[in-house]
Amino acid sequence: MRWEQMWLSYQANDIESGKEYFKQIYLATDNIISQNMKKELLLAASQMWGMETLNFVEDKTNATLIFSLGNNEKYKEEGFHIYEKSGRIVVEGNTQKALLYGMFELLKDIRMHAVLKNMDKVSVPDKELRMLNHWDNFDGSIERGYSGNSFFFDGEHILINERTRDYARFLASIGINATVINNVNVKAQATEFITEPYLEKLAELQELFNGYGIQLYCSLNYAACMDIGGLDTADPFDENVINWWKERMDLVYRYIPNLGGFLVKADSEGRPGPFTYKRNQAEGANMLAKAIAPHNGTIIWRCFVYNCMQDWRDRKTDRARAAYDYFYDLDGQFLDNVILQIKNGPIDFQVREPFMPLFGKLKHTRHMMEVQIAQEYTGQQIDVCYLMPWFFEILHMHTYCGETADTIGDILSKKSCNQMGCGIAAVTNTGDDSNWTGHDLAGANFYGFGKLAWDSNATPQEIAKEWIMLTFGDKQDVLKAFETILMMSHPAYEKYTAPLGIGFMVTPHYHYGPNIDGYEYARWGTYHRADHFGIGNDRSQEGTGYAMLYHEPLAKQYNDKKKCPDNLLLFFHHVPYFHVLSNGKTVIQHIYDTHFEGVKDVEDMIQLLTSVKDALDETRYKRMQQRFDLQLENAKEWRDQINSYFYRKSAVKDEQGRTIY
Ligand code: GCV
Repeated sequence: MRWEQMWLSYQANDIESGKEYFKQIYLATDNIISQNMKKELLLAASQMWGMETLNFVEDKTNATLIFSLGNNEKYKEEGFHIYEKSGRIVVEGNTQKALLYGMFELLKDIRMHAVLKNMDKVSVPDKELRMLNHWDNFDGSIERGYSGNSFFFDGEHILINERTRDYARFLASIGINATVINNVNVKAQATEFITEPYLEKLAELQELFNGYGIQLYCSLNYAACMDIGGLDTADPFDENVINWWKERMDLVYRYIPNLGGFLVKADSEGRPGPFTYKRNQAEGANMLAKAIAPHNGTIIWRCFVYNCMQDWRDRKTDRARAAYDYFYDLDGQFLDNVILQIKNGPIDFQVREPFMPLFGKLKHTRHMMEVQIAQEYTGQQIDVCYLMPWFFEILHMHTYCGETADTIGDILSKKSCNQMGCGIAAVTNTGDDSNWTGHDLAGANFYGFGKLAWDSNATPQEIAKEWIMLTFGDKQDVLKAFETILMMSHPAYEKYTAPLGIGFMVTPHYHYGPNIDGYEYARWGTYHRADHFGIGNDRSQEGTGYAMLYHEPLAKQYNDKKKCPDNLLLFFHHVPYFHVLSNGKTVIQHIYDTHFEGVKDVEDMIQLLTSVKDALDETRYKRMQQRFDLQLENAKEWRDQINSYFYRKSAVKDEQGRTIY
């Protein structure tokens, strides 16, 4: 099966201008990246203008397109400058990787019909580490994967082929510079990743990635020293454990000298970790960090640590507090080559959550943010849900950490909280489906993540436009229809699923579709606490105290049900159904209204898709249409189950007398 090219299909639209600059190309250096650049330029030129060869020249005097290595502090390691002057385009950067990014930017501009004459743009990424996390299992399945199987693994083999190369091209084209290829839940055979039979293949993969400026990372099993090392402990203070990891890292780096390092999920959802030995998270992370330090490797340590064996009757224990409670006191104790990876919210990638209060509180620890473009809780790539407006909002949230630059984006781009080299990671939404992402419109999340990772100020709407044009061509009606669909999709999803920030009313385990009490009496710590009188979690000072973990004025605002933003009200407070929101509606009426509206929004999206049917190719249209049918069913199911549930619980009628079952 041949796979598609997503936004890198150079045939998506007719390109007139730009060809004149491809007459003579100066790309002086000869290395693995420049060779790939030559290939890409030829591919683009042949597909856009039917050019069969390109003229790469040794002397730049008459060159019309010049890639030039320089030494300009402003561009740092990865930034570039593109300008046009007197009929020639110059792409400048300090490294070959920067030139690669500049090349992709130029090709994008050409395809977007940008005016090239006198163009002059400088672009420098604001975050250093821009990473994907794959939850791909060694057997080829993908945890929370909604677009087929893994293209990295099959039956416990590592795959490297032309598809892997295309993957690397996609990443480079949107500025992603690191990737973790295996699931954070490292079990069974996957533990053996760090043994000789696999290291050779991983080295080959790193070699391929080198050509696209991508650093390879792997997830590891904290108890590997027991599972494959034969030790009877994984205590980070034990000499044998320390030595085992040192030797293991030496071996790994002998094969893959520029491996980025490892991502670790410890003491979480059944995975082993330092807690077993009464050691804290810093003690566990630092042991690995010391072992990897001689190789300049990094340990990315996840903060998704919580008690998943909670008693639902217990109203004091609060999963939302867990990461803060485990990590806040350890601020300053992690070694410099540890980066804490923190989910954007305190629960788990819900459609709406407050930001994790560790942001703005950790002042002496490197940390990065983890988001999820695999749509585990946001429609599973059956429902369209463009996440960039949500991520943009998160990146611009103020932490009130006491510094001028105090947004989450500021922290991730080293402007505050003493950050050195941090960034952002996304649990990715890719698989081996021919279109890579299952839903054709889910490609916008893959593309958009790269763009926001590069620049927190890239606007979701502009990103959407760009992506649509590169993927579907430049027909105005398609552009308009898809832009509208994408921009309305996250609010629509929020409307027809769990209301007012309550989250988690999903079918247990699968996390698609409604099951309001599915997790209510379970051990996972995700409750809505609805009864006959009201709904919501009391996380105020009188409740679990979670609201007070934020800096002021946020703590006060979240703590007070009159000041708490409506869309987070039920996350922070237990309120009666008659509580009046800032829009003047009662909570119960808001629930009814938004759920009816959400379904209507999906119907509108379907109409928009149908309106551009003739302008789309049949394969993609059909794929989308089928998914939209399922989305509509899903939205109706959510609407009817939620509305019926709360009608029966509250016995309050809908003011508009609509059908509630
Ligand atoms: C990889 C959620 C998901 C799990 C995932 C976990 C994590 O709980 O449902 O599938 O495990 O998050 O982020 O580690």
